[in-house]
Amino acid sequence: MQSVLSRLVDAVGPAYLLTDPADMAGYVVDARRRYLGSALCVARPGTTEEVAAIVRLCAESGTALVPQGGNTGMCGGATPVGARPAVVVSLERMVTIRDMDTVNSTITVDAGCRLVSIQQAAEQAGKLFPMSLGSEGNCQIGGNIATNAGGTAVLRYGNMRDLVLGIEAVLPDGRIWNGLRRLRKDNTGYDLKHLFIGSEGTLGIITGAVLRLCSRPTTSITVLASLNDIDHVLALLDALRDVFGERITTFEAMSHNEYELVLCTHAQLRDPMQVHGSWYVFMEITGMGTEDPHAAVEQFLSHHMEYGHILDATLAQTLAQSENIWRIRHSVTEANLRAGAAVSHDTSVPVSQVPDFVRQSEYGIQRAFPEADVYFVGHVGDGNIHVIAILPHAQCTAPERFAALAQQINDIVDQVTLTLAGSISAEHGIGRSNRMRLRRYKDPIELAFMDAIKAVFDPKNIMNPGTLL
Ligand code: FAD
Ligand code: LAC
Ligand code: ZN
Repeated sequence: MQSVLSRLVDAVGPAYLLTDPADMAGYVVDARRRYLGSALCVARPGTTEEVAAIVRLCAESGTALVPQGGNTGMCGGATPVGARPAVVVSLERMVTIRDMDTVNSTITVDAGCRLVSIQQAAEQAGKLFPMSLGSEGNCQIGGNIATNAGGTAVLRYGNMRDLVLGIEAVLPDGRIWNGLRRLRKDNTGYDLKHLFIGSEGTLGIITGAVLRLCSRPTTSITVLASLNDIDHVLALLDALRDVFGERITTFEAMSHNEYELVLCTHAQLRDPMQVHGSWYVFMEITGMGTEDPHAAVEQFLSHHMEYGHILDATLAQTLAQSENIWRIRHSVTEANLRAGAAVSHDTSVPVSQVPDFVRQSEYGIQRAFPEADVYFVGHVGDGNIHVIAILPHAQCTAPERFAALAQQINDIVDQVTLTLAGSISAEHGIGRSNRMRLRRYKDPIELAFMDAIKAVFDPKNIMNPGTLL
């Protein structure tokens, strides 16, 4: 009988099936270089039918499949790990914008389209696709859907779940499910697409999507402000919402040590602040049509500076200044990678509990690990804070030692999260890194239903085994 490998070559063509370890190297290591796996092969299909053919062959032989988008995920879910031979299915060749319907405000795309390409296509059509992440140049929309990505514009436009109207996916038995509906309203029973959003490649391979487009703001104001403490950050958000409401698209915060780390690891970035504080807030306020909120924003900032809630604020005057400010925000992951052995979290708590979360997690980590540096950055407007503990490299040369320390830090942060009724994963997902934490903290009823749903879709457990569940 012909081997799976040679039948896969027939399915996608020899040029698009990689088997040489050197060619596969970039596909078997995750973005944070924590998981180095090996694959039977990397398949790079060009159409949904080719994806279906690959999945059918793997289903027949019980071979594991690992769907891979841009491989920028933070939890190791896109790379194969463990002894079971796996086929990595990279969607990188599926990059067609299938349809643009400006009246319906939708765009229909292949799952392999990079997020930045969709943003650009929307812009060319006079529309906005609002999802925005530091990884937008590399991540793919299929990966964004599979992780239910968040990012910096969730406050105004919601996360990926709020932006998807339809999905096309190849199911674990090789059938193609065409759910590419372009409807705002469809109340015909259980909504399958919502199961695929956040499924992390465990229910099937997403091959296409219909996305919601938004109206493009005519004015966009970027502000960077320094503040004394995290309570002032929350007070500022509250006050800003009273004045600007839905016009606030982004409200992000960063601790001073993280801000310094970014600037000292990225020499090309300019520090726009005159007066520094313990915290920085990155804001974006927009206007539609003839509306120009510049004067109102300036008045708001000077009022809050006068009363001492804000130490200093800079309002970007040019595109270059705005880009510099956003690059500071988006360089955090890279800066942390360079700084030491980072244990990072993706916690969400009710927005009002953010100050308690910051204080309690910092206190807990510092008490147990006085040698650690504790940094904070995140989407405060969504109650989603990343706490990052960076340990000296020397302490973590052995991977087992690092894993043990990381677990202790996780326990500290998770206890605080639990006390404040939060979630251990706000936007990055579970992947391979957080499976044990999911088992520990997720409601047993929800876990039982998740296991049952997985068994219905994928009884042979071939779709991304070892991720999420
Ligand atoms: P991958 O990493 O390739 O895959 C992620 C998971 O989705 C895996 O389980 C994989 O199997 C599955 N998957 C991928 N494609 C498919 C598909 N077509 N069908 C089925 N399953 C699939 N995330 C945020 O939420 N917010 C942020 O602000 C953010 N900022 C980031 C900044 C940087 C610098 C970096 C490196 C990452 C950041 N991330 C952020 C994490 C990451 O970019 C997102 O999780 C993104 O959605 C992953 O997309 P991807 O295409 O790279 O997916
Ligand atoms: C961020 C990513 C790490 O917020 O989620 O920068
Ligand atoms: Zn984030």
